[in-house]
Amino acid sequence: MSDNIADTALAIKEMRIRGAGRIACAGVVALKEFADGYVGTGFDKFLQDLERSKKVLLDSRPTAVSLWNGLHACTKNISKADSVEEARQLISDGAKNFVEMSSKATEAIAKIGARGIQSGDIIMTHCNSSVALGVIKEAHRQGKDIKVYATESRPWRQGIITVNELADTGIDTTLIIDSAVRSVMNNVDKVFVGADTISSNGSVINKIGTSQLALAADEARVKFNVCSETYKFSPLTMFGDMVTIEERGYDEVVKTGEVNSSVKIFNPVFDSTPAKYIDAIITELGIISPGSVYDIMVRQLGDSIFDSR
Ligand code: RUB
Repeated sequence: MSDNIADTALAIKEMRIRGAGRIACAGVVALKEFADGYVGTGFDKFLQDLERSKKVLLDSRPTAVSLWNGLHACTKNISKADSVEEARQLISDGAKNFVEMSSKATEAIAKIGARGIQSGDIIMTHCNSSVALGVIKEAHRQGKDIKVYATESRPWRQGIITVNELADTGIDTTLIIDSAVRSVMNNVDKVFVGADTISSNGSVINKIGTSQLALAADEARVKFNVCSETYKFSPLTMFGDMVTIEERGYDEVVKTGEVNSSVKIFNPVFDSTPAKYIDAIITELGIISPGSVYDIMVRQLGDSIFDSR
């Protein structure tokens, strides 16, 4: 396996590269670099090494389907290649297209989502989603007077990145601890969060605690918006596959020796928010209801739907 695949997988595992969109782009760039730097000439061996490399990348963080979709987009036409050189070109073109598409989708979502924010709105966000923050920052850029509550998002505290990013752009920003969500929700107008994966039934898998925001928003009659590129839609879920919820180590929650050794630590890092708690999914194609996810997947995948298996 090439160094860049191992290095990228490690950076993703260790959260130096994080957020579903960035993980996907880093993965496809690593695959392109693997193909560009491949020194062997045997095509069969190349294909085996390619599959191994994809698996190493995919195993680095199992929940975000963005990575799976990105790698699939780069390699789906590989059966048309007859040589390492042809395969290299296909992967390179696929990676370039994917990264460009990802960046354009984020920009489009920012513009579409910002239309739903009015001056005076109080917004809540969770964790650190570049797409959700793109929407909030765009509304601010358009001169809308908004306030944002951002959750701390234990245990990694990505909320610290979020509040600094928002405050740096001049947005009135308040950090809250995760357990303050329900009481603060009464002062909020709209929630905007990102997504790691969206299932064909419209449920959204995102940072642990997202479903808690959704429940609190439902109770307080606050609109719950998910900001997501359509490459975070999981075709695998159309066939009944469950989304793997990553569990991480105890040392992210407590320090060694801090609790009695008989205490078990359970640290799931994503959760699933059922479609019924989601008012809108803001995509680069427009604002859709969770119930439309299946149709969009079918439309986008077309005849290749069964290749995704
Ligand atoms: C980040 C997280 C984000 C999504 C979407 O979790 O849950 O909401 O990944 O991010 P982690 P983006 O920090 O564990 O990766 O909108 O940037 O793709």
